[in-house]
Amino acid sequence: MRQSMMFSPTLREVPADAEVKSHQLLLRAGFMRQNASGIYSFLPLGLKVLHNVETIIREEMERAGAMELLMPALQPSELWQESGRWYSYGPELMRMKDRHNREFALGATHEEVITTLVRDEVKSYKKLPLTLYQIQTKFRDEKRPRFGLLRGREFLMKDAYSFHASQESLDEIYDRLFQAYSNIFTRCGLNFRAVIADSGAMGGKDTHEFMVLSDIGEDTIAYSDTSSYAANIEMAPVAVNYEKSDEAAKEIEKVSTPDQKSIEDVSRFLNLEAAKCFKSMVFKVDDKLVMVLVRGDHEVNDIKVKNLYGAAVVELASPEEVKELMNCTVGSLGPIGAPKDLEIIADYAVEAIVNGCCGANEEGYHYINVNAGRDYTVSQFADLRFIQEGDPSPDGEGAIRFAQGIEVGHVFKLGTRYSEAMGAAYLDENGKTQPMIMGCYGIGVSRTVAAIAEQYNDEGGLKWPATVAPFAVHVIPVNVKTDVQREKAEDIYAALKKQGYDVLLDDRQERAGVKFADADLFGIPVRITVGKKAEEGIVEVKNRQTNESQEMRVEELSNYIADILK
Ligand code: 9G3
Repeated sequence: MRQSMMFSPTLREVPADAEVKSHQLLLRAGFMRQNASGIYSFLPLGLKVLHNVETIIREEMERAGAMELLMPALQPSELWQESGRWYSYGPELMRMKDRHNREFALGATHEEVITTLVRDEVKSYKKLPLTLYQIQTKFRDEKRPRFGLLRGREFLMKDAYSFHASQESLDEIYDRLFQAYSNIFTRCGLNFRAVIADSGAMGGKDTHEFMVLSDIGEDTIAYSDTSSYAANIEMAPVAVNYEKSDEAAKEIEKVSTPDQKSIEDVSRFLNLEAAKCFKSMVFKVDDKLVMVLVRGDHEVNDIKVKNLYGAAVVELASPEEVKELMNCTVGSLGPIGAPKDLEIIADYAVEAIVNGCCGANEEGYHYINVNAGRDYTVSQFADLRFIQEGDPSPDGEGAIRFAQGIEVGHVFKLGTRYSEAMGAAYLDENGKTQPMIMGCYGIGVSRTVAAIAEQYNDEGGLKWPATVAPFAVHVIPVNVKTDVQREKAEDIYAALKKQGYDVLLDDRQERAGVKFADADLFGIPVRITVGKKAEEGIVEVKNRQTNESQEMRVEELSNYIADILK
């Protein structure tokens, strides 16, 4: 490719609203441009990287025995009504009407479409297992698109779906695709971890997320400092046995705590450690109000509350709802004197508190010497808190540490949630009708491009791994007005292309500084600079990953390049 003909508008300055490196550099290097919030065009260089990631995905999906198809983005609302999701998804699901006023969803995912397709075409166990995938544009009307391709409203996803006649068959394909994902992210050069995850609204039990470690990652990973245990903090179970202190229960007392708002204030004011105090919070679980108690130095994990009730939505009750229910502000809440019909659940840690302290449901007052069972009743103790750094790892080995991650993949064992909803059944070997057992597997393809850019950059620009780089070699004649430099560069360009490399030749009439600045932004793995020593047959070669340069005879180029690109 000749750069004089390539469309790659580079920027000198950092775009104002781009907060993270990958977003800034993909814009500055002319790899993409924003059309609207969360909506991007891939320019030629960005599209080449996207295609290279897709190629890796296709190779690994084929190797895992999956077949590619392509489903429509326009999905009749009837399908989502059958699965019940037409009403359970809110503004995030983009909807439209056609000219006949029929309603459609713009595909956010394709469980409904694929399940009806397989339902209509597969009737016998002999046709199972079946694993199908697509690489296709998805639409999700994110409330706050951010970080460029990392959280867009129109993005490219590889979504796969598997159909089985037995749990063993699902387990086998799940493991095979799990391995395929590891291969994909390894080949993309990413530093990732597969973490145990929460299946959320998808149901099913086993699910893993593939997280790229990154300080700007939105997800928090709880991992063991000695074993391979790693889980999304949303679901990481807390494996702590709380020792109930043997101090005698004292007489409960209501004490004045004027202007003491937080647990820290109260524990300092009463000279009690935070672990003796407990927090009371009221949540709306679907449409029921529930009071949740956790120890003062812990935080309520709302996902665990949601999973305890199998609820669709769990959110904090509003101050108004709290006022109406308890006749006090959220800062003074406590279980003592709560309405009899208010369900109270508590984290296991609260059960071990002897002579604790809690809000008195009255501004400026707290109770001390509070003991569960005697002073208030809890309908259920459960693991309801977020795991914390230093907690023992749930696998019993080592202690928990946190890391931030970017979710680039998510695999689920779905079970029969969709096949039952959509009537996808097969006749088993005894002629009995059974619902198909399903798995589903997603990769954020455009998000993966951004994750790679996030991991591979320096002050000069992007530094693509050879496996996904838009070109393998960048040939730059320093001054195209000097015949020997221009001709030598053209020879090298032709020779490398003949050897099968994808080569970019900077044949522009630009100052050297401009050429090198653009080359640093593009991040092509090998750069060959043809300068003054061209007439001696000597060029300068630079490894963009390490930024090491060296002079070399033209004849030695192919060995050097082969070595860097392997
Ligand atoms: C929606 C909207 C957003 C969504 C979904 C549906 C996430 C939704 C979960 C999945 C599950 C798997 C197949 C590939 C792998 C992931 N956000 N999910 O179902 F309507 Cl607006 O997408 N789908």
